[in-house]
Amino acid sequence: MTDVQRSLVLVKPDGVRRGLSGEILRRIEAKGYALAAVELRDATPELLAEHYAEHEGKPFYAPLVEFMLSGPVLAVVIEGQRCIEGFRSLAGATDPTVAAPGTIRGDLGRDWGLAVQQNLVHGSDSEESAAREIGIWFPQL
Ligand code: IDP
Repeated sequence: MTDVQRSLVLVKPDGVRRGLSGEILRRIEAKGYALAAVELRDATPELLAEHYAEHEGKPFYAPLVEFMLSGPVLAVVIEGQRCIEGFRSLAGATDPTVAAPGTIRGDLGRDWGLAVQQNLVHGSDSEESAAREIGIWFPQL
């Protein structure tokens, strides 16, 4: 039996702005994952520097941080067996134009001609990232 995992999910500012938070939470719950924490938050430059440390120096880093500061994000901790890869599968490919239909990004996202892929959601990509990211967004957990 696989151990229960936790993953950090963010509904990014485009998702909150477009009123898709409920739809995204619905898909997470419909898949069978539990919500362990949900909080509407304003990110800060410090928090994003930690969260996106691996992307520092890349051409899209500054616009990515600017985008993530453009409005509130819904920070969510989900829980369930293999929920890290499970949520990545629900989210779909990074580029929403080609993300598979049936996924959050594929069904609800598109290219808006902006510097950053506004792709609605973030999901941790490994157990190590999940522990690190949950510690950044929910240090009390
Ligand atoms: P992921 O969110 O699918 O895990 P990452 O490679 O971790 O993708 O990238 C983090 C975020 O940075 C993406 O979700 C997207 O918003 C943005 N991003 C990634 N690659 C590009 C790019 O090549 N151009 C513009 N934005 C990008």
